Amino acid sequence: MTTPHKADLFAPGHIGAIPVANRIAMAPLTRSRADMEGVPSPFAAEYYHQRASAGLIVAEATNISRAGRGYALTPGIYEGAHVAGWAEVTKAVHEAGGRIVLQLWHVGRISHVSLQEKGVAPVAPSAIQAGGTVFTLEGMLQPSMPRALALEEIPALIEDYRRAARNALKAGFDGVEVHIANGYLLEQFLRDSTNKRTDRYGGSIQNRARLPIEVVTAVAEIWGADRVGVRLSPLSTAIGDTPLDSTPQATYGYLARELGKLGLAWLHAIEGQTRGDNAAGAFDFKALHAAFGGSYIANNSYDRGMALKAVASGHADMVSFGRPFIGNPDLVERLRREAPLTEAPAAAYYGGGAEGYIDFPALETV
Ligand code: 8OZ
Repeated sequence: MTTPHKADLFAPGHIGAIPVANRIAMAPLTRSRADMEGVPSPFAAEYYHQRASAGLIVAEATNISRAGRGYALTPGIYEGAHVAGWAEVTKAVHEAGGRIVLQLWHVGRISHVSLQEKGVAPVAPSAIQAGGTVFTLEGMLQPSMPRALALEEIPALIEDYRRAARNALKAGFDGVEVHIANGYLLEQFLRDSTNKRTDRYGGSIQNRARLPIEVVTAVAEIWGADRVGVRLSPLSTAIGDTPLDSTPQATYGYLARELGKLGLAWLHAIEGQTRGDNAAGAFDFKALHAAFGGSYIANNSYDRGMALKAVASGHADMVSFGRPFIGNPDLVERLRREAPLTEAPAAAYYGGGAEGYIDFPALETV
């Protein structure tokens, strides 16, 4: 059991080896402004620079490989041009005194053949098609029927994560967050609803957690565990109409405990339905935090009052905000002053250039 660390939302602290100026994190936000090859937008450095007063920025989900891509215009971290683009971003954030980590992403079955090299099927633990839609250049389409990964393909997949982690280090990030949430590849392995394998990566909780743990272990070998975190979403079915695991408390609790043993820096939990309401009552997140033992970043529709309370009570070490950071680059200062927040129009979320991206002003300073 960890002793809850009670603190002020605006007080500095540490997340693993990363010093943070306050307990407000910017959650990863897909903005779909990279180019066709996954090179970050030329405006991305300015966008993240404007938001560098966050204690920690978790940069948007970033594809670890070409096969891991499920949405057009999302960035990558598997080629030299990606590293060069991200290096501009980390430089701009560091110049403003901020801290930024990269979220490592493989979508698994949440992809479409038109986004895959030579139009091949996306990969997944099992050949079960997802529902919902993905953003393709032909519009919003249902994810394609995936192909089950062969056992022999797993080592190369882990190598893709390792290369992405190494590239993130080269690009100057302060750490990385492994995306094990929102129905993407690693959560597809974890949940018994999407993993029907009969080899050592399927069946028992231990087997289903094996790939996420092997990936995190590989990434931690590059970075040191104290600069690596994970994101989990035990209650979310939002993306791909992904059914819940049959025993979420046991499954995610096991994973959290094993990740804690590695000495991982943070567990970032979506406490409800992704893009939906906080539903922390439906799952014992305190038990998840305790099983993990490291720092806990709480997320999902927090407001100022909830965030103050979460950190003051020791429920969380940090609270992350997603959508509020779109319209409020100076969200930390606005929360500190109890200033009104700007609501960004949903039309600005995905795609386009500078508009709706780097043109939201900070509060006027007197
Ligand atoms: C919104 C649109 C596309 C992708 C996630 C990476 O939910 C995403 C995502 C969000 O984790």
